[in-house]
Amino acid sequence: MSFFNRLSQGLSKSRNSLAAMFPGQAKEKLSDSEWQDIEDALIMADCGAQLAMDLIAQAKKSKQPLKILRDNMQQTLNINTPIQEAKPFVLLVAGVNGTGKTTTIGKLANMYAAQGKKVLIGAADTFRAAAVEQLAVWVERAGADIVKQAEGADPASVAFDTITRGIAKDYDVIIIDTAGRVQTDISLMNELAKVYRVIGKALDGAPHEVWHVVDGGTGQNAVVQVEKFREIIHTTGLIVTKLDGTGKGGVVLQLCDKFKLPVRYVGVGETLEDLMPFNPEAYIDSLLPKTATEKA
Ligand SMILES: Nc1nc2c(ncn2[C@@H]2O[C@H](COP(=O)(O)OP(=O)(O)O)[C@@H](O)[C@H]2O)c(=O)[nH]1
Ligand SMILES: [Mg+2]
Repeated sequence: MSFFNRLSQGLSKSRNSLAAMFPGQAKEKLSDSEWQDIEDALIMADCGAQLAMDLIAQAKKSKQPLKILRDNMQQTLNINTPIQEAKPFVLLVAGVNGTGKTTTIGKLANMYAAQGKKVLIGAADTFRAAAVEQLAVWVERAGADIVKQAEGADPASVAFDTITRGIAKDYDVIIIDTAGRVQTDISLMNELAKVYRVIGKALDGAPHEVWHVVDGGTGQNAVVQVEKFREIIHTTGLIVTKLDGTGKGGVVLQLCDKFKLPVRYVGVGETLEDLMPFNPEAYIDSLLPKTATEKA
């Protein structure tokens, strides 16, 4: 199955519930109750009440309201901040537990390696030996290298070692994996802040990118997660995973709207190849029912 099909299938739950509440065809003018249904549908898909209202207020003013709604949704996702270039390029990956950080790092390592880049991964999730082993398996499959220390080691120390080694051995890309943590755990958030600081000490200007991995099925809580992590590690981009599952796709719109952070990649499965660059148009096409945007 192609990426697009997997995304489209993953978002089909959202799309079908949207379809039930969208008018069956595009019209020039919709009734108040039709608008109300659309607003409810967007909120149920996790777009957030404020964004749903804003999108509808704008669409209502237009002669092709559903087309404008669609275009503005796509525009919300269209955040073109370029990825900083550097050698070594240092990427820090963070997020709550189980969102897919380690899997995504495996996929990214695979992608960069396929581009002919020399990739080094730092196993700074030192909580469980199993976490390091899981990462090591991905890294090996991807044809990259890993820096690890003993279970329980200071994650900042692992990050520092990784970068020092990456510079010494002429790596192109360095990715630091971190343990999952909830944003309300102050000591773990302080630990993450230290990892961030130490990366900057190991290499001026690093990390060049900080990607927050969000599980696409998280819903509304993703907003709080992104907000809190951003305060600590100055997030530069988002990765949204598990969009092949039962993701309520609207949350991505809300995150982009609220934080103006680009979605860098999306995860659509559990294998190394299941990572795709984010494409706002494909995303909206997967999320919205076809009838929503057909010409009247
Ligand atoms: N279906 C699906 N599962 C994923 C995706 N990304 C990660 N997973 C699964 O989510 C679970 C947690 O992933 P992991 O990388 O260990 O999360 P971490 O705790 O953030 O490092 C694993 O079972 C992964 O296979 C994805 O894009 N799609
Ligand atoms: Mg992990």
